[in-house]
Amino acid sequence: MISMQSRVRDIYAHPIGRDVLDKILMQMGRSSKWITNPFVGSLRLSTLKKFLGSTLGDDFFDTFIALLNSEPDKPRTDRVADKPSWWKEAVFYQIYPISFQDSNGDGLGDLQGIIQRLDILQDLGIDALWLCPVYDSPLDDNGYDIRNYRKIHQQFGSLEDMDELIAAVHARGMRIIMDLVVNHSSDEHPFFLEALKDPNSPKRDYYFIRQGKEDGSPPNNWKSFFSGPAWKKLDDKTYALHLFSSKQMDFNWDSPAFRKEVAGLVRWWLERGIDGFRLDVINYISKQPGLPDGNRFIGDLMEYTGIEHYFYGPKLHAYLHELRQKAFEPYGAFSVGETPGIGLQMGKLLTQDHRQELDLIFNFDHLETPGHVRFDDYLYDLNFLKHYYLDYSKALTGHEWLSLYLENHDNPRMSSKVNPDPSLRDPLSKLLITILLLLKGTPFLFQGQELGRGNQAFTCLDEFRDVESLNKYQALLDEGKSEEEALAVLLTGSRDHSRIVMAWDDSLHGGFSSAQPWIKQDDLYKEVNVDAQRDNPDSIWRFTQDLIRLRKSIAGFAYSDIHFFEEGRKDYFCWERRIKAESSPSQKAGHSGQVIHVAMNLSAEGKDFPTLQKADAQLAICNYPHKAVTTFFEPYEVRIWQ
Ligand code: TEU
Repeated sequence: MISMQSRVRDIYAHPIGRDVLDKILMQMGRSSKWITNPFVGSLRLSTLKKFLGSTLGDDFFDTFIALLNSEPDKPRTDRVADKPSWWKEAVFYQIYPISFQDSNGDGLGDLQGIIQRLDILQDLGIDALWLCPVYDSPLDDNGYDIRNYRKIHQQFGSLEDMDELIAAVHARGMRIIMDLVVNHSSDEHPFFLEALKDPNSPKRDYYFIRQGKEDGSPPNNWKSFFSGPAWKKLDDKTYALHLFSSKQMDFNWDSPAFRKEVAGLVRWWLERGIDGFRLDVINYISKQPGLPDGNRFIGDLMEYTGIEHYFYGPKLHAYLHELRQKAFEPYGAFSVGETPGIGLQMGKLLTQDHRQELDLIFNFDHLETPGHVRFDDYLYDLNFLKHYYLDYSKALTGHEWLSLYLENHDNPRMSSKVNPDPSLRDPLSKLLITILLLLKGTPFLFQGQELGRGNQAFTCLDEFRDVESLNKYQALLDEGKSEEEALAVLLTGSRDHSRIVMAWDDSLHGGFSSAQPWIKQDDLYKEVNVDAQRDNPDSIWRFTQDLIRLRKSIAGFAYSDIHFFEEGRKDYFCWERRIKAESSPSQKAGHSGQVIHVAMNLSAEGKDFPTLQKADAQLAICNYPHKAVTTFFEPYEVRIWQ
């Protein structure tokens, strides 16, 4: 057990302690060498408290020790062969339905529109779709505020349309997973309405409805991810918890009756034929009993006061294991959890196959470089991404697997974070897609990434749609920022950058709709669209298709070993995938000894790098036209040898 007498090295040897210390150092932009040197390692927590107690706050150490002692387990470290699974071999494609394809001329994407575009996704080489929420919702958070889990929002279509989509996906040999948002529901969900109406209703226990403090203030100091307190005032003394918008009410997973409801709705959708779920902020579902105040130091550092009391709660593993046993396992369904704040060790405890909890998680630690948050205006250094994936790949044991993604509906476009120069968008986009498709793990492409879509030039507040952005703008003004300063922050980090509508051709609105789209669309669609790129062998879309075809052409590729070269050489990222002679049972006989060698220049300047591929290797794919290949790499140049 961890106590105040424990030394820093004891903390760092604990899976949660390691992740938390690594996270704190990363947020502070510091190296882990601060922790691993013998002197610091020998310090007891009691000594640290003497020096840092006033900065960290008295509750810091008690909370920290309780968090570590809440986790008795350690991940397995023995190495085993990868267990074949379809989701380890698949290339996933995330669809943000409202912005994908409109079929009925209302300016809003819908299910029939997705059906219309399935052949193109199949041609690209996509194996599985992840659909962001299409359930009935007031759309306060674009569908992440669900009002009826068994009904499709009328703007997207009907349950019959959903059944048609599932059948159409399966008819093409593809799979489909949906977004499961069960950390919270809409405040218009019947459960919440019943809880409000009748204080004695059993549904009251499905939520966190609590008395405020004596002075009438909220029950604790927790902050919402969408600005302001995480408590909605219901009447003069009562509040309801919402970690996100004030229309997204957190569920109380400590209620067995509620957990039974969730298992039932998961089975209901699996009965309809979907292949699994992406589980929204699923690591937040277990809150610390008593909902204690958050530590100020942690709140300032992590931006959200109270997060230490729910990002890895005491019953998280128990609830995930129960849900898997009662709902996913009987159908062999796939699960990928969205787990903000979860580090490498915690991720292993959530996904190692003997744990029977989640199959995969989406980590967040690579989305910003150390010391930065999404709304900071900075250039993302790809050397950080290289070392993040290097370290993660080398830590894999065969008991768990790695998800590979760089973009989704919650983040600006990665190419714009790295280098907004449009003249380098093509090679840079191809470099980023190569990282996703040729490292070892399951790649998740986000709609538009295959086109090299960068951020959009929003010009005024009215063009933004995202509740997080609109709340943040007002919060910035309340802090005294000018309108220009607040708009500049939104332009840097708004989730709306990734929510612009897909461009299919150069017709009006890019072929997305015959009507004005629900969100601003810049003129880039006239040249950045699927039609233009499918016909151009040098396009990003074709480059993506070529890489996926390369993966599929090699049986056992997904399970092939990965070896890195020149790990310490700045701006140079080089690895090999070495395909074993015997391939996995789920694939045809493998190619013995085949090697895919990848080398890339992570910088915007041309540089000389060693060429380490085998003498007889052929240059299979490159993002620059070359007659002869030298040691000089162009900016963001990628070379793939076979
Ligand atoms: O995101 C939650 C989440 O933690 C990050 O996306 C990020 O913290 C969030 O954007 C606030 O900064 C999931 C969904 O992906 C997101 O679209 C929803 O808004 C959110 O949960 C609430 O359901």
